[in-house]
Amino acid sequence: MLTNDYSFRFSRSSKYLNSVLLIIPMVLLFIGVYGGLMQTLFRAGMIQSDPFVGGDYYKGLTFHGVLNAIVFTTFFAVALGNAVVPYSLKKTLNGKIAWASGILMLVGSVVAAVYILIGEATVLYTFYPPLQAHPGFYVGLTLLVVGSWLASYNWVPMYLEWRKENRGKKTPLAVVGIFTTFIIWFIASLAVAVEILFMLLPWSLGLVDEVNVMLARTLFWFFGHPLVYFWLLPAYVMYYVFMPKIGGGKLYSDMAGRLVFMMFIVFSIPVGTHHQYMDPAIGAQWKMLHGIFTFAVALPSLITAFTIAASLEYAGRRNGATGLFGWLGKLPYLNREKWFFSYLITGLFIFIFGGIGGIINASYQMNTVVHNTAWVPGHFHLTVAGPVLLAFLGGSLYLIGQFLSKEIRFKGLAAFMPYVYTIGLFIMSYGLKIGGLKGMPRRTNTGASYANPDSVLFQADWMPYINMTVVGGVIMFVGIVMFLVPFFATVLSRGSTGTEADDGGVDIKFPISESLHDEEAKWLRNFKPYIIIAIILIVLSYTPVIYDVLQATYDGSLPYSPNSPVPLREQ
Ligand code: HAS
Repeated sequence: MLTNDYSFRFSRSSKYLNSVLLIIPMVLLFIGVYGGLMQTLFRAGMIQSDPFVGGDYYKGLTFHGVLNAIVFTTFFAVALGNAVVPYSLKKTLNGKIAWASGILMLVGSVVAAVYILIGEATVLYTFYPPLQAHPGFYVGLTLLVVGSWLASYNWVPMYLEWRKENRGKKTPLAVVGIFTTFIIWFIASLAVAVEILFMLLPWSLGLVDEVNVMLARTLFWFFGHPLVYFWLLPAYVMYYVFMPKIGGGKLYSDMAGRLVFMMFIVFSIPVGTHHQYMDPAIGAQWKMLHGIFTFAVALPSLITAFTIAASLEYAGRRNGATGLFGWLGKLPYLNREKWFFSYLITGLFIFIFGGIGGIINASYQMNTVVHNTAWVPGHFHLTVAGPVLLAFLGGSLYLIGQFLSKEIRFKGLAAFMPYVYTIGLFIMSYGLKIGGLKGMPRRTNTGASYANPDSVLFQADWMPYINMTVVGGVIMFVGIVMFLVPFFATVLSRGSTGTEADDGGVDIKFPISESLHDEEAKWLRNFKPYIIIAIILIVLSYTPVIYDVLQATYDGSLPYSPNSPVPLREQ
């Protein structure tokens, strides 16, 4: 049902590697999601101790953020690239490099997770100093990133070979999307590599006593904002390439898709200072410049909103709709066979609200109201834990069925789950956002203080919102469990769809959409000009910021833990 006209043979080695890249992060995701549930219960003061993290709220929060936002997303992006690039180019993946990258990512993730679990890396997912982690945590994260670089390096020779053989042909849109994702990832992660290798690692090894907190934060956000597009763009690949076909239609404009991806290359990096509007040391004019670029980076998403809506309208009309809005009622919202559609449509709907929240954050004056309040996790759950997570879950289920040659089990449940999760997500995010507007802080164990009626800090007017986060969080957790049932039932099921080859390989199909308007746009054919413009904008926007930060007269900082007001070395 969800297939295109052609299938492509993946080798046995590719099949197993990609299955591992999908299954292991799913287990880690579950542990991370459990951590998320504990967050809401802790914050509401409903539990005092989670045995898994020894009652340490900040350790639980680090575990939740790192596993869900960094590990799960990176694994899925690589697995999707490993599947979509060879499929679209009809080229075979170099198995040795692919396995080397997978092993690096796995080892790195496990090492980082172990240090978090033993309490040696309670630094939250942003790991900015003065919170200090064990060197092993930084090494683990480095391996994860290097492994993902290696995976993308593996696709380049296939692409170059394809271009030689297909002169004058447009690169398949899915490949443009995946390459865009990894170009952004590569440029952005150079900054965090500098931060880790030259600042955090020597500092945590005790080779230097103090660290420049402002410089580390700046390097982190150079990486941190494009990181959100590294999460978002694999979802965009699925919206542009798979969704119109699954919905029964075509992509409205192929050119719009290409333009969107190129705009992300240009604008997704010179914006990081919008996370530092409230930080000292950086001049207001440079914050404004990053603010302007932030509004520019919202444009490709606005183009996406119109392009995908037009594609869905076309699908609805093809499915028999009449009238101005009749098409809205003719989409396969709850169709067992088209279960993948549920993940994509719910995510898009959520992103309307996540995107509006992002534009609010980007406005300096409004940022002064919401910064460091619960509003911000409200925003990012409507983005990374909404459209991104749902598209990645749907994509994981689709891919695992294809790689293991298994019919998806419990399709009805799989199609229904995104709606349950979405309801929970809206309730939780509403609680976080309105609580945030009332001053409720983020990253604070409210349960131990503000939500505890015995505490002098008790804040009665936050209670309804804290309680909403609990209700929403529980529903989201139920939603994830509802997803894991079809996922693991499919993995463990017997039988085969008959796509296995005699040599142990497997024939894979993707629902690749045709385009309604297949415009020719030669200026969108090559990544190079866009990478060059991106580099120019990065230099223009970051040189003054780094200069300001280096000129600032602050002393470096000793290492701290979030659980103690005393520097670690004085304990
Ligand atoms: Fe953000 C903070 C600004 C998008 C994630 N963001 C965060 C943090 C995270 C995050 C994790 O300017 C917290 C970091 C931390 O820990 O401190 N964000 C933006 C802007 C956008 C944006 C302008 N963010 C994202 C995405 C994320 C993400 C995407 C993850 C994947 N964000 C900020 C700012 C902050 C921030 C400030 C700092 C706050 C502070 O003070 O700390 C834009 O890219 C958003 C553009 C999106 C749109 C929406 C388009 C809508 C679409 C749906 C169409 C629907 C259809 C369906 C077609 C304009 C595409 C129709 C429906 C039917 C039923 C038919």
